[in-house]
Amino acid sequence: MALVVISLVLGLCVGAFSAPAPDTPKQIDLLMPHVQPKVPDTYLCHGMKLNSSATYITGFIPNANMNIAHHMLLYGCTSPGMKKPVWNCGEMASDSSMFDTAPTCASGAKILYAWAMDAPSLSLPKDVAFAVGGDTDIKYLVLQVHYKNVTTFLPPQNGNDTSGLNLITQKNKLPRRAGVYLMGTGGRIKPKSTVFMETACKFDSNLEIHPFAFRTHTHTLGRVVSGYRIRDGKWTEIGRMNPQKPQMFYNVTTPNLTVKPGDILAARCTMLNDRDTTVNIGATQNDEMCNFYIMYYVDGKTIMDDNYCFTSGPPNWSWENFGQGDLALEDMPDTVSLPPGSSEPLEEGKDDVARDDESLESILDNLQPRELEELYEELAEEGKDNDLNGYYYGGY
Ligand code: IYT
Ligand code: CU
Ligand code: CU
Repeated sequence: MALVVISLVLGLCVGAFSAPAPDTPKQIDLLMPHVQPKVPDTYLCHGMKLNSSATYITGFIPNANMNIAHHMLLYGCTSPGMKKPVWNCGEMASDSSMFDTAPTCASGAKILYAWAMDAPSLSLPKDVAFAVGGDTDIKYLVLQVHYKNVTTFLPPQNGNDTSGLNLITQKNKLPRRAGVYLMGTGGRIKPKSTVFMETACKFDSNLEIHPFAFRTHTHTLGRVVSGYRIRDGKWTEIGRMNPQKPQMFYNVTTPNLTVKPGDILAARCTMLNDRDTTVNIGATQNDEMCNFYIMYYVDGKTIMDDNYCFTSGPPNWSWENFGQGDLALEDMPDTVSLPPGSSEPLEEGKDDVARDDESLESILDNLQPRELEELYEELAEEGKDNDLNGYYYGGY
């Protein structure tokens, strides 16, 4: 009897005061408005202003033809690069006079989602959402599409494109909030060498974060990008990827890993420069980048405000220079520079690459007499000085 009364009262209370209006998920389409880029490797951006009340994004459904869109990135911006429906944006904005050129975001850029051809789709874990609009610092969503091949837009086809995303959204809050933490470096990569670009930061947010996906980004020289949590001197892999594979968000290597105050986050890009010139970090395809993104959730609605971990990179900075605690470099896994699927970790250095990738003659032809002498001595130690016969003596 008492039970019946209690449940009746409870039922009434719930009915009267807190019945959550069933929040029907709403699909928001963010699609290119029938664009016709005519120049290969065009990056187009399409923006959307968000409401003054917050929206919660729980899923992304790509809507793209992979013969047309090479990759797509969804950004949250505080202000967009341009307040027009479409503009030419992106790292290496090719000059296509049809569109005005501007950055993706004018301020407050955050990557929320990435799609690339043949990539598996990413769904956020249960109860997790990105909060956008309202009083968050994301006031706009901007879709960036890379059109690598544009033949379908040229005569005789004269096609147009509406690639983009269907966002699964709702207006009711969810218990967990998603965010993206970005690690990267500046620096430069010497010619004919394998170079490590490294970053590390003491995690001093007072939140505990739950990484669930990661994304790597380099241009053409990246061979491996790997990221770790170091807790009490123990290294745990968050993710490791060949950045020449589709650069989207993949599930973390170690599920259920958390990062809490006092932990250290570390990432390394192993770059192989087979060019004759030094390559700098920069925006064009002839420059490089070294990025490791961590997508995470936190319980509750507070999200970290400091979402970056950048160092100056080589030659000025490496893990050896970390000064905010013990990186325990002696316990670093031996897979840090191991390309997934390979059995040979890449080693930092100059000569290996040069000797493997180019004929000895062409290298020797470019050496100064002093350098030639050093190389000769080095090879003599390895018992390989015969390779140089005719050069060392006859060269100068
Ligand atoms: C110099 C560098 O590393 N640029 C990267 C990382 C980056 C991302 C965002 C820098 C800023 C940002 O607001 I978001 I400042 C970079 O440009 N990475 C490219 C995208 O253009 C974001 C990438 O695909 O990861
Ligand atoms: Cu692309
Ligand atoms: Cu880049």
